[in-house]
Amino acid sequence: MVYAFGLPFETAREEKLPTGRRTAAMSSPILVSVEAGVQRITLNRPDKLNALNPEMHGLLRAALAQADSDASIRCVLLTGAGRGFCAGQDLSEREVKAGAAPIDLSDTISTYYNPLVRRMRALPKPIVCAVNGVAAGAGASIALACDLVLAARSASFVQAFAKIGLVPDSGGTYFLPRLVGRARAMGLALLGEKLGAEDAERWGLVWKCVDDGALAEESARLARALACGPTKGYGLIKRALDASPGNTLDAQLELERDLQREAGFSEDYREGVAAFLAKRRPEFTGR
Ligand code: T3D
Repeated sequence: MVYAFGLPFETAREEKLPTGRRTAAMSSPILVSVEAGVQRITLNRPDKLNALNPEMHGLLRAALAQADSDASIRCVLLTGAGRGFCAGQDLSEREVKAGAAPIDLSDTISTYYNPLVRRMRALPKPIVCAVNGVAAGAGASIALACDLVLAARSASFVQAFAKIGLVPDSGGTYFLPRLVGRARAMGLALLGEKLGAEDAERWGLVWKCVDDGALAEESARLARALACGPTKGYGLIKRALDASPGNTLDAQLELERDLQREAGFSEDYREGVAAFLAKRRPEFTGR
């Protein structure tokens, strides 16, 4: 059921509209729906390849806050409408008129992009990204900030920043070298060339490249499966892997011990062991 219509998330939720009024939802730049434990977020400005503006940032933030606080949501699925995933910042808002003072980009980075990436990484639930088309600039970084990235075979990743004199942001300079190594990260960042989905998979930038026609179903299936999993444990796995790059082995071993302690107290761990011993499928509640 779609329940965000370009309204602040909480408001939209109170004003659930019947399915017959889906047209209203189609005009919102962010569509949000929840089904079977999966919150689907669709970037929805297809004529601009889903380039981001403040309204979209506000709606995205509200959706992720809801994903965090609503225990019935156990996985997020992020995708784009139309032929693009996201072309990063809407550049039509960045033209500097002759004689006007330049925009201080650190303001929008601090207000929108950094909080968005931080929230995605801190969300204690998995985020699946279905990259349906080109992911450029901050759009590419946002895809890489997700936990499992599926890309349609025709999709591509573009570090478009250098083409307009900027620096990869939204975590781009963090994710890229860690995923593909410095040499490839530098090539992508300096040259701004399109990297196709098959190469992105081969380089380790994404989890899987799938046929265009299979992306929607495969990503939905993956998200549904994760939504039936041990959510608490998944959140702890995210914490462990995200802490790893900055940690020594000793520090990471200690962190693993602490997180395992937490995991060991979860209901899902008890259920997982019981199901294994009884040779049945586990029924995880996410707790
Ligand atoms: O500013 C801050 O707050 C700092 C933060 C910055 C974060 C950033 O993301 S900076 C990087 C911004 N993004 C870009 O530089 C990417 C710009 N777009 C492109 O390079 C290309 O559009 C693509 C490589 C993504 C796709 O190329 P292609 O040939 O498939 O499509 P196209 O024809 O270029 O674009 C289709 C339409 O989308 C077109 O509109 P039109 O002519 O049909 O009316 C194009 O203008 C529009 N579009 C694409 N990207 C953006 C955009 N409109 C506004 N902003 C965009 N980023």
